[in-house]
Amino acid sequence: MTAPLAIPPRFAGTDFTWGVATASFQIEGATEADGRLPSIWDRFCATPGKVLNGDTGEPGCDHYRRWESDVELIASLGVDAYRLSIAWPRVLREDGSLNEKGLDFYRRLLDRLAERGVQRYVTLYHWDLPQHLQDKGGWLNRETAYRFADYADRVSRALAGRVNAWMTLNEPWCSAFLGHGNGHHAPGLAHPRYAMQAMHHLLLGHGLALPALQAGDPAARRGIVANVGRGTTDGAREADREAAQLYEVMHNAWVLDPLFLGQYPAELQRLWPGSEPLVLAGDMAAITRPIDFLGINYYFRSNLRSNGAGGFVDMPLPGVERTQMGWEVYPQGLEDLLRGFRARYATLPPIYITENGMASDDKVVDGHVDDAQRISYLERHIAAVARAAEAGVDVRGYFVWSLMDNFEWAFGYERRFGLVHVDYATQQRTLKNSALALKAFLAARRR
Ligand code: IFM
Repeated sequence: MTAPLAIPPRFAGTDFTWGVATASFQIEGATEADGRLPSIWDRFCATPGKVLNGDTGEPGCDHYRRWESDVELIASLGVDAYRLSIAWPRVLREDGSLNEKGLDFYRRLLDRLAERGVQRYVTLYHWDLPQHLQDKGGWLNRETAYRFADYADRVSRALAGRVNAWMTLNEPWCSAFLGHGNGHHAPGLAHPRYAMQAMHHLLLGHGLALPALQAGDPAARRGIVANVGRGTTDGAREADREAAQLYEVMHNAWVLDPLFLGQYPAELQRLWPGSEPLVLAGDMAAITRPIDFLGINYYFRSNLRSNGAGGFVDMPLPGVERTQMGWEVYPQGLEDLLRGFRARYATLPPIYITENGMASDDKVVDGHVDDAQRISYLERHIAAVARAAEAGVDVRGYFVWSLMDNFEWAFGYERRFGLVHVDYATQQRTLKNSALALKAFLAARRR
């Protein structure tokens, strides 16, 4: 018998939303089913050397075919909500018209979740851009922002009434920087000017999509999801402190300042001189349109030192607890960041922690997965969120990343983030002890 997750009393009531999260390309598989078009991640995976072990979106968790049993799995945990994403290349054809077969998958999925009493939090863009749009420049082409708004318009109309909350973009920082700044993610471009311009078009797409979502599905809430990172320094010099601040500007303010202050942080020009994006009149007004909530994804802290040239260099701290990703476990960073955002942004909307969790090299032994570190990780981070809430941050929910082990982008299937273990050869799902602990907490809460 696994003990329930230890949750602060503040979050133990039914007014706080507990959920689990996934994303289309990471779990669906079936990359050629029912007219799905290729995405930039299919192309990236097919490029030698880009993804560990040459892994691809196949088989994923074969969720496209196993969705019914996966919904039962989600419902069996007792969560309030499930965060998923829609694969743009599954639901729109190249001419922009709806692919009804692809949409039917999401209709069935959302309806079954509703029948099981699970709220639906749906991300429109979790990185799987249709390759045909990349062939025309992708996020470097302003036109992609308009195509994104069209996609939001069509899909929200088609799925109206089935979604509780829409999220336009997942982690635009990753799309912009990992995809266009250092090339670790699709489409694999690497220049700060590309990253800055891609970020602007992503955020513009978000802003343009908001009125479309409002018109298409007026009852649903609308938000965006940002990954945020804590940066601190063990260095004694003023330059080291500035380096740590610059890291947070580059990771957090680059996304949040335009959304809530209507401008890009000036410090980015110190980091990447001459890389200003082309911003047209009216763009920032679109980007700052009000949203109903902000999703925050948090994983780790970085230790920075000055690089001696006005920038920062990552200096991993020795002897600290880390995960299978090598990321430091630092719950305090989440409290610090949430409090900092509340202080910096007067118009900060209610917050949902839309992702938090860790990868570990989990093995099934006699039908069990002992992932004690994950249980401890979750408890410590939830406690940090509760401290931020005590300090006045309006936090309304928490989603564990991830429901189940899945395709971890450039790291393929080797890194396991799930509450549920997946054997990719058999597609057998096994609840890890962390899933049992969450389930036990949620069962006790409902009594
Ligand atoms: O797996 C990813 C997810 O797709 C986006 N946020 C971070 C997770 C862990 O790296």
